[in-house]
Amino acid sequence: ASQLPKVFVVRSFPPEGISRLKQHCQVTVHEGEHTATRQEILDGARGMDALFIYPQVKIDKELLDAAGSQLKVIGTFSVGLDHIDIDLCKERGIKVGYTPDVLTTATAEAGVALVMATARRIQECIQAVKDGVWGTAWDNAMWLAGKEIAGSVIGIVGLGRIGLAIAKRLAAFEVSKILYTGRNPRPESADPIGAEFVTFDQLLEQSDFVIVACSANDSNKGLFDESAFKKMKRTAILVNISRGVVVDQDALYNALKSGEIGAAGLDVTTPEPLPTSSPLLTLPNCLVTPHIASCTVSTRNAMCELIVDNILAGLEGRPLKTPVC
Ligand code: 8YV
Repeated sequence: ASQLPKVFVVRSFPPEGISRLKQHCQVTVHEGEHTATRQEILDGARGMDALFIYPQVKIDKELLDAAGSQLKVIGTFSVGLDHIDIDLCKERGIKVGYTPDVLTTATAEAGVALVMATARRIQECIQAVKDGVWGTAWDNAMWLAGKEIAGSVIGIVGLGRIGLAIAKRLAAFEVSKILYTGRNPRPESADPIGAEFVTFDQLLEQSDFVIVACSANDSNKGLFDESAFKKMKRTAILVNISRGVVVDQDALYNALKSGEIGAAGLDVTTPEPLPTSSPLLTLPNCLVTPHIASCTVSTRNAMCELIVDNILAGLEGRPLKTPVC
């Protein structure tokens, strides 16, 4: 058994995939009371041929040095890659596999769920029922009045695989139009819903729902800052299923608190987990889910199988199924 390649799995992942990995490799899974600390990851990576990680684990020089020169492949349980120094992996000949496509539907559905939940103030509705105020407050016909998706302008920041999947689903809600912004306009052939490419400012000014679906990188860190929120409609709703860093969270808090924008639905925050002391959690118009957009049973299983495929391919010197590099 000592001849088998060694794989460090930084937390528990769906068991079917991990069992398959165990048929071919010597697998160490960090399973415990707590999420692996940085030190535990550095120690765990030492001498490994492969690493099975997720976005909470930063892959940088320190970690690659700690792992050692026998490291051949890294599989990340994500489509996002902002936690990985890809150039350095390339330089060192370390292959990286990720999970595009398999999570698109689940993530898009979660994006739509946040749009609907914020539009209809579901968090406040649930709280009101629990607080027992239904009886009295109900006398006011405008109590908990929400916002219709039909007829609204949808603005998508980043019309990639997930952004497009969200746009397609929202198109069925009879929206008035769908705008998008990003680095480049999509070729028309790749855009079956006829979304209109606009500048970031135009998108902010015109959209009733602004949905962040771009990948995070150095150029869009804090893209949603004080000035961005000022450009948005006072009734606008922000939904983020990308990465927390794209939004300046203090500026978001101020914008929500002062009524500069209407509401926000966030599946991603900085940091993650979001501390329970975060001021965002005191706002009735801010709904936060714990980074679960890709978390359906079938998608998480598919993601795990795909990473196992990638790791096994990398260890056996075959081309990865879904390579980053
Ligand atoms: C996380 C994600 O990987 O795909 C991504 O980029 O952020 C998610 O799928 C997942 O939630 C981590 O368990």
